[in-house]
Amino acid sequence: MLKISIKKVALVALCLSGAASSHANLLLNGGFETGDFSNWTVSGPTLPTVVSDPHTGSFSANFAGSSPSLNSISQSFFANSGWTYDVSLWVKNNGIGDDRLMIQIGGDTPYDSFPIDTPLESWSLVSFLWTSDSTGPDGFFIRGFDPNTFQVDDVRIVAQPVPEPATMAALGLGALALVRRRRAKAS
Ligand SMILES: [Ca+2]
Repeated sequence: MLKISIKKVALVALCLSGAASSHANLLLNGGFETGDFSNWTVSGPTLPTVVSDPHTGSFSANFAGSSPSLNSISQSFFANSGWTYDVSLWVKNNGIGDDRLMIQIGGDTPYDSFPIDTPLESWSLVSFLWTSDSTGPDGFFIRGFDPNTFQVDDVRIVAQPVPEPATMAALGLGALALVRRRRAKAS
């Protein structure tokens, strides 16, 4: 009996770790907590910078300067075809009002434009759902849009929990089968 109990504990732990990993951020350094653009590609005539004015943690990315639509940070990631992902980032409206930012995800998807119309010097959440139509690598780009004075932080691409019940059910069935086998053996 003790052996079965230990197995059960191990399986519960396995289930929990599976659930946690499916919520992992596909982007690396999405909070810029390395203090630089590690894992990101930065381009443009006015390169975005990492600044110590965070939404969470210690750092965020700052967009400013001329030719804003040419200034970008980007990263490639691997998504599962047919899966839906929750894409989110926090944006701080700086300096002047009516800013916009542009986001491109999945390579051939056109840029979407998001207004940053919250009060100046405050953070707001931008989020949307995106379904991958290919198995990566996919590109994720954040660009400025004229005018262009804002910060971003906590950039995340996280799988929706849709596949999770199937995974959990499979693990649960596996656990039941194991317990049943052990019981059958014991009797
Ligand atoms: Ca941060």
